[in-house]
Amino acid sequence: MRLLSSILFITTLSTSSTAFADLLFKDAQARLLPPTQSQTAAYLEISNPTDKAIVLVAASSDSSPRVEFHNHVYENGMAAMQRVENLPLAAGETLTLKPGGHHIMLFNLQHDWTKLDYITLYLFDENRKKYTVKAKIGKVESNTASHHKHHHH
Ligand SMILES: [Cu+2]
Repeated sequence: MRLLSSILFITTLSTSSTAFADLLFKDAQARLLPPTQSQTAAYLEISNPTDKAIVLVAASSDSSPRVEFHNHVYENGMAAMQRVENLPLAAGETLTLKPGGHHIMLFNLQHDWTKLDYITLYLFDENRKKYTVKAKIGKVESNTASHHKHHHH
């Protein structure tokens, strides 16, 4: 009976999270670096169009055994990367992961990762709902304080 009850529990959980929790992802990209680099950062825009807060609590990837959420903190005028445990999204909130701010850090990437077109990211919320995001590998514009980003359409 123990197995049956856990199956029922999982079924109930996934049904409710599918119905009520749906994040949207836009412009996912991973920074292309020289092939000798085994780590990189990924950036994207995450929107929560629902009326409930959703917290992303974990990330993984087929291309990397270690994926973390990071942010930049400023201490004595110096920017340093810091791991954050989760990415909370309030109801209706859009969070932009970008250079100099929040990002997704991938460590120990597979050796030929720079030849890929995409890195597939899996993001998990607190209800264990899994979101699959394909981050296009390419050059990412640096975003320093003196540089304003312009969009050309
Ligand atoms: Cu980082």
